Amino acid sequence: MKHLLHIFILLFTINGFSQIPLGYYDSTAGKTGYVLKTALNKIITAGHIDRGYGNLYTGYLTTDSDKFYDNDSTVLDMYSENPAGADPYFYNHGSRRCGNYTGENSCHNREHLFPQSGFGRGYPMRTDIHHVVPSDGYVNGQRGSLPFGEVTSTTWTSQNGSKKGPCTFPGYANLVFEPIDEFKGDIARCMLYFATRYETQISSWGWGPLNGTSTQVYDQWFINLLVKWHLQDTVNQREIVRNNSSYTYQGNRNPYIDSPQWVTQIWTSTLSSSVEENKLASISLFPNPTNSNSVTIKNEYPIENIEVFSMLGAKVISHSTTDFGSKRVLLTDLPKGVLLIKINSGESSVVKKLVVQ
Ligand SMILES: [Ca+2]
Ligand SMILES: [Ca+2]
Ligand SMILES: [Ca+2]
Repeated sequence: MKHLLHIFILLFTINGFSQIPLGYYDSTAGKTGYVLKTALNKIITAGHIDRGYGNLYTGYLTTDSDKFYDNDSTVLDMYSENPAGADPYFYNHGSRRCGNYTGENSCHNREHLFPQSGFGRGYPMRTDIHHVVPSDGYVNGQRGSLPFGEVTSTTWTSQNGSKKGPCTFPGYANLVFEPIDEFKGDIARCMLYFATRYETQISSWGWGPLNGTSTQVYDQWFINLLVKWHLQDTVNQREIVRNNSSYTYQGNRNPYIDSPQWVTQIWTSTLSSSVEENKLASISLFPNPTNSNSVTIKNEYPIENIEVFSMLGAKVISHSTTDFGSKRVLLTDLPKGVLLIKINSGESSVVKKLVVQ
């Protein structure tokens, strides 16, 4: 009997503290879009136990130990880990907690990937291990409450290459923080977890990239960024282990690590429509009116097809650009009168009125 018990304990330990429990996601069947997100909200809210703020450091023993890169069981800190070799510095669990810092490698503390100020330091958001991760205190301070983004010219760079600077990702130009490529998907999935777990409250919270809705949750540029990072840096073993350990610790899971395709099933419909709309946002026709029977059409994205109609709806000209890189098209030999110019780019089209004198 004692032997059996030992075997049982052994099996339990090896098999994991917890894979996805049987039936955990059953209620998502057949759902997509924001309906799916709401189903996930209910699932991951149900079992969530607030383990308190101090206990996070205990949680990190299993959620954020480096058994993947240096395999030395030190704190896995996304802001100082060098995935390709030795780290610039490292922290042992339980030692050198902040405290004051004068630079990197002074001490480590708890980084809220979704900033605490955004939800008024409320609970259980403040203690939620799915988005509160260990990090170097100084880098944590450098990031502050900045949104994540992509940076070309840096105002500051951490020793592992995390960057700060004006955002160059389309749709946002203010100061942002860019983690290293290895952790972009990890962080994106944490942010999307947060948007899902707190969807019933988040529309009233205040942080830069929030758009005030409980459906899309974040501004379009930020969704575009997170989806991009999610697709380019896919789920790996370290995230699966982190998710399983977090489940053991606080009783709920990050669904986007368990089923990565849910990210696009929920947010991509909004992504594609918006990108398409944006493709014709900067279209311009000039001169208008024109007195030379010609007009130049200019766009930020390639123009694929142009159709010209009379006011009565008769098609006057159909012009397909042979050069798909063409962002500038000259239409000639236009008849006099008021014309409707239909411009197509990708899935979307726009109609402009042109006066030919
Ligand atoms: Ca390491
Ligand atoms: Ca390393
Ligand atoms: Ca990763």
